[in-house]
Amino acid sequence: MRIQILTIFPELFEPFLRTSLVGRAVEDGLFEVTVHDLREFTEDRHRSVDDEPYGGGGGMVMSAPVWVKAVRAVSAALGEEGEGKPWRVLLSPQGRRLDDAAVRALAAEHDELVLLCGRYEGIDERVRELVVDEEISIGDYVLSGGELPAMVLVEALSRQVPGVVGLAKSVHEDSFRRGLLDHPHYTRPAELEGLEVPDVLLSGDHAAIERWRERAALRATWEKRPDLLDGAELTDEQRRELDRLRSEHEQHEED
Ligand code: 4HQ
Repeated sequence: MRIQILTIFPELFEPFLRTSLVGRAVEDGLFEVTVHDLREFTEDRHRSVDDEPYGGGGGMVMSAPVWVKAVRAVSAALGEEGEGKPWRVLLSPQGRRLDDAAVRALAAEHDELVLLCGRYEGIDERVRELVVDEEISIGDYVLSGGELPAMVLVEALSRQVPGVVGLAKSVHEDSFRRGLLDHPHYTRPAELEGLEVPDVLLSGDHAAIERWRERAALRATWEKRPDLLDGAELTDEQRRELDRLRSEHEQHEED
């Protein structure tokens, strides 16, 4: 997967792209990320990227011409070497909310992305019409720029690239627990302020441990994010387990 990022703060991405799993993936060439300074595409002496809003009011608006020029230039550069047209994504609170399904779909459908990170009050509306294929939001809150959302997207996408996350883990997540929350995790000590690690995890019985984790993942989802269960594809065994959790719960209510 190849990603081009357009921003007026390219330095924000440097430590991020050098560190941890993303850093390793980039270094190993599994995942290519290029960050471009939007100001490189300006033509005036002051390298300005913003202007006053038509109609007046507070704050500045990012200018359309520089964005259109920049997106077309980096898209053409990708297109020459790659598969043709990259998918162009604007990070914005008006976009479709990012979730696991959206990350997987993006990774499966597009090998080349251009991410547009805006600042100030936003970008001239015409940029959307001319050079944006999709708007994506990372959540319903207001940030000062699209850079953090772009990093969120890049990190989530990197995990979908074969070889970036350890094989055992990804295979596992894929086949069993997709759409569910993770099970609880424990490490030493076995007892902390009276709180003990569940016995089964110390038993060495891998089949029993796996069954416990399956149930614990289901329970955690049911307790903390029941909304996720509506969309999850559950096995017959998982449905039975869910019924058991529900009747246990009703039992408690009656007691
Ligand atoms: N932005 N998810 C960039 C966001 C945002 C979000 C606000 C995007 C400011 C300039 N982007 N503009 N939430 O809050 O993606």
